[in-house]
Amino acid sequence: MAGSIQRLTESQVGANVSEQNLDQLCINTIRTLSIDAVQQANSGHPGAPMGLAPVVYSLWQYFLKYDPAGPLWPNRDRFVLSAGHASMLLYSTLHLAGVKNVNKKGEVENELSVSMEQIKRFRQLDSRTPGHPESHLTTGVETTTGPLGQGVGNSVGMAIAGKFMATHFNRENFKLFDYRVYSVCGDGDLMEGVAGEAASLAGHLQLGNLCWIYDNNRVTLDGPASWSFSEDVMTRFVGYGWHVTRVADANDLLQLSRAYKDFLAHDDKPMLIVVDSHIGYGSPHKQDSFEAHGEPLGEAEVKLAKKSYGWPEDAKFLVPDGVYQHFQLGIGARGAQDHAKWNASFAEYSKKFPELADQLSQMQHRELPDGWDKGLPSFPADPKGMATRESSGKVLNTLAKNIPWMVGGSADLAKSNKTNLTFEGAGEFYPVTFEGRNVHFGVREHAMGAAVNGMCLSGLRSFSATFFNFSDYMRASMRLAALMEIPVLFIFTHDSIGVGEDGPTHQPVEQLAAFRAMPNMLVFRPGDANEVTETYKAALQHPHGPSTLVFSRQAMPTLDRTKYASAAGTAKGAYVLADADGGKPDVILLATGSELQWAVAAYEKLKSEGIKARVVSMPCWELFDQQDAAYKESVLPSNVTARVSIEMAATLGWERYIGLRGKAIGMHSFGASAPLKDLLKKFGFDTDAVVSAAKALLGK
Ligand SMILES: Cc1ncc(C[n+]2csc(CCOP(=O)(O)OP(=O)(O)O)c2C)c(N)n1
Ligand SMILES: [Mg+2]
Repeated sequence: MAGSIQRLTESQVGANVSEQNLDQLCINTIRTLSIDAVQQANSGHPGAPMGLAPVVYSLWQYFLKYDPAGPLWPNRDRFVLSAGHASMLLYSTLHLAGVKNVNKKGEVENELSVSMEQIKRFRQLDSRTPGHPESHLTTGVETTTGPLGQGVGNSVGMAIAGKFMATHFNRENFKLFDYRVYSVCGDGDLMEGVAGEAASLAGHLQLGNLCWIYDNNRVTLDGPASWSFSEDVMTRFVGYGWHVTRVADANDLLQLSRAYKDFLAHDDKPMLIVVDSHIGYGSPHKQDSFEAHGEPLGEAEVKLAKKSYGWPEDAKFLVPDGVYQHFQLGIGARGAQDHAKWNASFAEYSKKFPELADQLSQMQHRELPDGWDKGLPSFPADPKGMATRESSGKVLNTLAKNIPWMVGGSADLAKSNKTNLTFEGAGEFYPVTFEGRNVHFGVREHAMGAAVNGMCLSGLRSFSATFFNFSDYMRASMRLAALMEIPVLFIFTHDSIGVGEDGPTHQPVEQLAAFRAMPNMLVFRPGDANEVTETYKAALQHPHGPSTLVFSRQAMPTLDRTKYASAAGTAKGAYVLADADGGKPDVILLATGSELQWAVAAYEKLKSEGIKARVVSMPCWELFDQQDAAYKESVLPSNVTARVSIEMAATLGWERYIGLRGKAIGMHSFGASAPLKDLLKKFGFDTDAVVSAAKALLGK
């Protein structure tokens, strides 16, 4: 090992423990803390922490570039526990390494992120030690994991961000960024499709700063891994273009250190370290069995396991003398030194490159640069108008030009999504050069979702893009972005049956309703080009959650804003676009997206017949729901119960705004393959549909 192996000369905890060298003592402390926390919670996963303790210990103690007293250091190595069920492995390590808490203002506090009290409160309400690691709750948890495969997917995004940051910020004599990303994953992670996509992308991009550590313990939840998993993982990763090495014994610290050194010696490809380990190591009756995976060992077995470690059998939550100090002398001292060196270099850098230094600070605080909205397009009225994907492309390009750390791309549909960044200097994020801002995710929607989360967690304002229908392939990652409270932009085009000839396989129906049901996700479906500009402004200024931006393939009119209300109302989620004289309508017409044009046309027709209508444009339900009662009442007065909504999607949820008396015009089946005009006829979307629904409600 890189560190010295010492013996305790003194100990208060019994002869066996005192005879262990400090490395072993630390490893067994990780094991026993994990065992005790799971036992006390009477719930959790002891097996993986018992097997992997030496793997994670040796990485943190001897290799990870990480300052426990400065957990937000931008150039820290990232450690991602993709096998989120092994959360106690991470919590024990954060505790022993002395990782400090960072408060909501981003200030490092004197208290530990994971105190002993928090370990004792594992899986309890309001603890920082939830069942699976949650990054917005616990400092040192780099990303939220639990749904298998997501963590390794995030790690690819973090590695992309690391490479981007290096090319963007590094200058001669200033290597501001050279961090590495490590991810511990299990059989379950590597069986998941998202991990395969992510590994393929990482291999293609030659992300030499990425290392996955595979816990090859031959056991999964149901039983032996051989029941369901028999491929040659090493050969598979060689095929992806990774370096692959193997550690035949997870308890062999020398072999582990050789593998880590091997990784550090290469920068040309990502690396997979396969570690043969024993789930539930040390438990005489449960080691190597699925029984060690996901339930407490039981009091009797806990004692036997402790005995096998040479641990006092009755001691609980024991941290023997010398353990904290050993971590402090290892990762603590090394991290402090590396961090201080970096800070000194950054101080110099800030003098030489003040603008870049400012950028970095803004990224860290999720702030936008001055002038971020400079030159955003305002679109003149135009009855033919344009598709919102078109206006989106223009707005996105303006924003990305103004915000140098806006980076993203599409899953091989950039030309259709109109998400290519085409301004001068935008560039391509290709292997080896890692220069540009257009990332080519390939046809890997799920890995793209996980990667943009990892990029955002690393400070980038990241975006992804594909057809809205394929959001189904990304949903798990989008859900985690919402849970993590990170501001990723998930851009989708081809938003409805408006797709036309490609047919029902490509026509989303239920996706809008599903994302609107997702907590902390803003879903925007703007109704013309100017609402698109306002949509991006609202999404960019929302730092604590992701936005789903839903744009059309087909053109829609650009409304005359001198005649109708300003699109700035988008910021409130819904607004009165056109009103009855005197502001006292008899019927309210609500719409989003391309259907807004029919609500407006119906309004004009009703008006010409002397019927008092109001049009409410509703591009973002969630923002409207956040408004105060008075605003909501002003838009949707409760005494007007005749209400019609029109949206080319499942109607689920509209009853919240139109009430039980209202009429929701929407989709009640899958779409069909045909020219758009035939689809509109078949499914009943036009001005007349709105007019007759309004009249029917008014008894006219
Ligand atoms: C997407 C997803 N599917 C299923 C699960 C439930 N689950 C948690 S761990 C696990 C299997 C774990 O096997 P492995 O990764 O080998 O972990 P080990 O038992 O070796 O710790 C399963 C099915 C999950 N967390 N995420
Ligand atoms: Mg396993």
